[in-house]
Amino acid sequence: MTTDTDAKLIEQGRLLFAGEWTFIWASPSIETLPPMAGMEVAFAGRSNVGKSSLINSLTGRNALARTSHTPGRTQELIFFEGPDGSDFRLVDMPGYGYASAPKVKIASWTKLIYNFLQGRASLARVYVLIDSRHGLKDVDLDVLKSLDRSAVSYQIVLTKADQVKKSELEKTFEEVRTELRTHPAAFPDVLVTSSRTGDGMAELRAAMVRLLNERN
Ligand SMILES: Nc1nc2c(ncn2[C@@H]2O[C@H](COP(=O)(O)OP(=O)(O)OP(=O)(O)O)[C@@H](O)[C@H]2O)c(=O)[nH]1
Ligand SMILES: [Mg+2]
Repeated sequence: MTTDTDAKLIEQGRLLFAGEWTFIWASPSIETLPPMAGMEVAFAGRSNVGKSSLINSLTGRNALARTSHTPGRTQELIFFEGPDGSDFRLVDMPGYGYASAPKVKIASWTKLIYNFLQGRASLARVYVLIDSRHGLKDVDLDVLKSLDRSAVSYQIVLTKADQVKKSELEKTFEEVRTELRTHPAAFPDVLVTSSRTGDGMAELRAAMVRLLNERN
């Protein structure tokens, strides 16, 4: 890809996300999903990894998605729709691997996440978020394997890059890249982001625009 194309995608991404994003739907269960329409991308990851914050940072809205410093904030599948005519939705998901939630809740969230990720034709990509401070954990690997098995295209996004030293960030980045070589459904490139500083947002927006262009 040429630098010209990169610059164009970055600009298209900026424009798309500068438009009006709105909350449209919340699903506590797989039976209550909105009808499939347009293109969807979902944000998955362990509890507290920064999924909702990332959506806010992408859309430039402080409180579009609800965030919290305690894990377990997002408990439903939350759908946000892009500006008129974009036919594009972002899906905020409950976190997985939140050990201190009641067992029945964990089971129902996990089922909801897995069912959604595996059975949604309008879902073009899953961004699997990994905390830069912690790297890949066993629960993450389970999710990646399941996405591989069901051939759901996904990309890893490192979050909270502002919280680690550059050397640590590079180490985690390389570890993740190495692991991804054995995952057939994974996009080989890893995005590095910080919702706090805005780092990596332009690239992530551009990646979504590229997907939209490919689909249309
Ligand atoms: N320093 C820093 N903190 C962040 C960043 N992104 C998120 N956080 C913080 O991490 C905490 C969790 O963020 P959320 O966005 O609610 O995380 P989540 O993944 O949606 O969590 P659940 O909905 O509970 O699964 C909040 O206190 C955020 O302020 C980041 O890029 N940098
Ligand atoms: Mg959340």
